[in-house]
Amino acid sequence: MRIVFATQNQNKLREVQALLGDNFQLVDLTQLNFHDDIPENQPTIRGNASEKAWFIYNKFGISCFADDTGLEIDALNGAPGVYSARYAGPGRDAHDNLLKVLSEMKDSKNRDARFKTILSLILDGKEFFFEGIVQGKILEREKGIDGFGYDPIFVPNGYEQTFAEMPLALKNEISHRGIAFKALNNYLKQNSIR
Ligand code: ITT
Repeated sequence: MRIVFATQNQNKLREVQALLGDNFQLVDLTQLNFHDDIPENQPTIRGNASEKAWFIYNKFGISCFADDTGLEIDALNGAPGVYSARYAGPGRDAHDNLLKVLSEMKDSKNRDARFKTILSLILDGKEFFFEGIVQGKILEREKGIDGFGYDPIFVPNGYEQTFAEMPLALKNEISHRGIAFKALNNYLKQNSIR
């Protein structure tokens, strides 16, 4: 099946290419000549995933999915959460967002946090949701050069390395996104959708 991934984030695309089963031909937005921003104006992660997927489905009329991900930090009352992509403000990049988290947490003893991914899948005009959560801790400084976004400061529980120090295959096995895609793949398999 041909399926569109409604994302502008090339790092997510790379991870998801490895996560989707062989039955799917992943189409990215550049292949559809779409280079604009996808609207993302909802107050929840689930709402944003849904908004992104419906926007692309309504525009191109082919089955698609979107991923919205947030990092929730207990000491920051759940921030950056739904604002993870724009935490440091307009015109700032992902590294500025990470630095803002480190600075806000410099006096925090409680380092508990989680990544949460919600996928919205739209198949023939019907929407399905899948979720993945991974619990972990925020470090006091960056470690590792792989991955993207907040990966250099996040150590998943049960591991010593940050996501940015792990091979992609290991991150995908245990991550928020990996868990959500396992659920999506199972659903497609169980319903013989290929
Ligand atoms: P879309 O086009 O898919 O919306 P985005 O970059 O805007 O891409 P999100 O709103 O879902 O994506 O993600 C919020 C931010 O959280 C994102 O910009 C990254 O910096 C960060 N992020 C998302 N997934 C991550 C991951 O697996 N590891 C580390 N940081 C991640």
